[in-house]
Amino acid sequence: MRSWKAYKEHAWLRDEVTPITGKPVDTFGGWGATLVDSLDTLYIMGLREEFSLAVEAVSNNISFETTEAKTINVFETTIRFLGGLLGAYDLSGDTRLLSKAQDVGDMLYKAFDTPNHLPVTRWDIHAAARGEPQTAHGNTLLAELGSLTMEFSRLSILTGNPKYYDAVQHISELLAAAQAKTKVPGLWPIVVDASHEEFDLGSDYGLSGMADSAYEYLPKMAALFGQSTGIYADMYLRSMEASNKHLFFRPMTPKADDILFPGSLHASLSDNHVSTNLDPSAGHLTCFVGGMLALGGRVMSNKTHVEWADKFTKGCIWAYSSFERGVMPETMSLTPCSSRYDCQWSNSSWHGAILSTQSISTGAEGAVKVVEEQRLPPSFTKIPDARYILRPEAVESVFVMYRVTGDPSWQDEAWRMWTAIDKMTHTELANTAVWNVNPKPGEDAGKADSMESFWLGETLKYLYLIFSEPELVSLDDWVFNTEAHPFRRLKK
Ligand code: DMJ
Repeated sequence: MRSWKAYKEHAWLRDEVTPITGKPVDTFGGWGATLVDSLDTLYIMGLREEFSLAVEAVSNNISFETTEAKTINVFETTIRFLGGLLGAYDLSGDTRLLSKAQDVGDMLYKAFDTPNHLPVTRWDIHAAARGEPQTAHGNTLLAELGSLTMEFSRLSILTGNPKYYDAVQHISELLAAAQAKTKVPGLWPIVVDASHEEFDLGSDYGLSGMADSAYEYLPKMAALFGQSTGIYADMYLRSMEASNKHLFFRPMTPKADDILFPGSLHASLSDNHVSTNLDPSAGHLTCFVGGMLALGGRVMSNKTHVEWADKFTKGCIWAYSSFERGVMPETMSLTPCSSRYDCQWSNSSWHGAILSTQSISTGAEGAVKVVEEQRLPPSFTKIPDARYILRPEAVESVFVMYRVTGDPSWQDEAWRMWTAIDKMTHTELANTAVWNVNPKPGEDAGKADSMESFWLGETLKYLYLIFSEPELVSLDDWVFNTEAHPFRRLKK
């Protein structure tokens, strides 16, 4: 309520409120990102008066016909605006929301008006309005291409118009055709060429930002359609098989925790032979993996995936608890175990990993100095980005694990995360992103005066649901898009 009130009082109808200075900012086209992202959160929390007021504001004041922004991010507009409107409609049945969803869907559909019908993902909407010819980009991020399926499919189901589904199904078919042909069969490169429909040429692979939700949407599409087989289930199973082989790693920790993280990979081809190099780095964004595997494991009756999910989710809990203030950073590099099955702590291996990660040529004393100066917790070899920007992925996976297992110890973990997050990010008005989750004792985390719409749309919603009855937005009936907007699942 504090965060919502701050938005209402200081940035109503704008994209975000700055949570320290109380100023409005437009970061996503100026169409009220926080307003739209918060709709279903208000509904789920039973704040029905606030919900009615918000629906009225969206219906009367938000128009997708104009924007001051030069370019539109099609992915962000899809997951936040189209997803937010569809989720709120699916929950409430208020047809004003479906009609707005169709408005934004029709606008976004024009981004597919290219020679090969693949979307321009960073889109000059003004040029499009002038009727100028447009082509999909040569360098397109996998996540921005592969994470439109849920929203466009749901829009087709709800409106009865198949054109939105056709547009995204075309992308999925191209991805399916390329999946076995890449340098790391089963995975797609993080950057693909949408202009020439070449999805198999890049050399960098991983499940982190820029690729993440393309993988997440595979089991979620199967869940949305009530399927446990088919194109999405197949792509999901193949991609996780390859991830298990090439990306998953166990970090070496003092307590020999049996946890996992997804690293990233550079693959190079010479003499018809592909060599790969695992980078044992991860970050807050990769914490969605636990939730994805738990959901995929349940939908496809795959016990192994649920076991992996447990290890990935515990990995992020471990990362949170590795820091004195109890919150993990945006990105980090870790010391990998040489075997996933037996891994004992060794100080000298950790120090050696620090020296090689940071390309330092001094001996062991050099590493000790780095640990001290950079305040590296055990196993961490580098913290390239120490911010916490109110992201949801860690609590999102805890939520799915709690719903899938019913084990209340996940609630305890969520409570620890929540209290640490609130303590670090609390402002007089709301909550803010911080610059450094790992400050020296007595120092502040450095408040960044920013509160992205996913704080209300995702992080607080997942936390609320962890402490609610499991019937509230049951995962048997609903599937969340990557911005935590619940869509009703079709039954088999
Ligand atoms: C959200 O917009 C979505 O969860 C997206 O998939 C990743 N980034 C943010 C939250 O961190």
